[in-house]
Amino acid sequence: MDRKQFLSRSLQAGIGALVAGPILASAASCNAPEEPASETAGGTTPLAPLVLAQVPMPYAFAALEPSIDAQTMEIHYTKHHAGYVKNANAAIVAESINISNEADLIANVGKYSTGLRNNVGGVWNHNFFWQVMGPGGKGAPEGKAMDAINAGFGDFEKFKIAFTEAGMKRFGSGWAWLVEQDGKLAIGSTANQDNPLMDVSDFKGKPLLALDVWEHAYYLKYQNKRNDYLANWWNVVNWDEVAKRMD
Ligand code: MN3
Repeated sequence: MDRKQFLSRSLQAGIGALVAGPILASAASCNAPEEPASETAGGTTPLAPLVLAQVPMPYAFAALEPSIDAQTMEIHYTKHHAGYVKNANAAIVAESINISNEADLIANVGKYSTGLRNNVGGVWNHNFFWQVMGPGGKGAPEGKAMDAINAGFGDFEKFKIAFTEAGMKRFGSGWAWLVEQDGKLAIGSTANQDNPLMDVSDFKGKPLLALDVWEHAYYLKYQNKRNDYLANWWNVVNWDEVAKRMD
């Protein structure tokens, strides 16, 4: 990492920490302006707008080479993901959304505009995606996580085939997911930036692993060969992070 990149990433990390928690921040929690007494006397005081944030990238953009190239990672994080954050926060203000946390917003996103749904999903999904990948992937889960996958899908190879199929069959842009549904593991996919925590999603559950199959996630290196991207992506899955998300 060169000095400029280091400074840039340090700045991003600093901003994330300053705004508040690791994934999102409510402006209400840190710097809400004091309301004049004349406005609060009437009863309901609007919350300060919810402010969503990017998690600091947990590794260098080049750390997932050769499975995912550094340029793709940099554009994905600094342009696509950053764009979802900017647009989501603008939509939260424009639509006067009076919700104090990201989880409640995701769970009720069907009440708001399609633009807000897409951008809030884009924020959440990428924050999750960066964290379930990493350099030095072990290639397979261990211990309880492997036991759960064997119990759910027969064996790890069958799981990989089913997950890959979910990613390949998602027409156009979207995500493949491993989730927990009522104590059982399940594989599915969502369109666009929907995710299994959204009220509007036709595939629901607690996310354990996610794969971005939008062309922006792989096209620079793999062009139309989504299957090659999926095959190499297994090398950068951080199974320790997946295991943490299992009960
Ligand atoms: Mn993406």
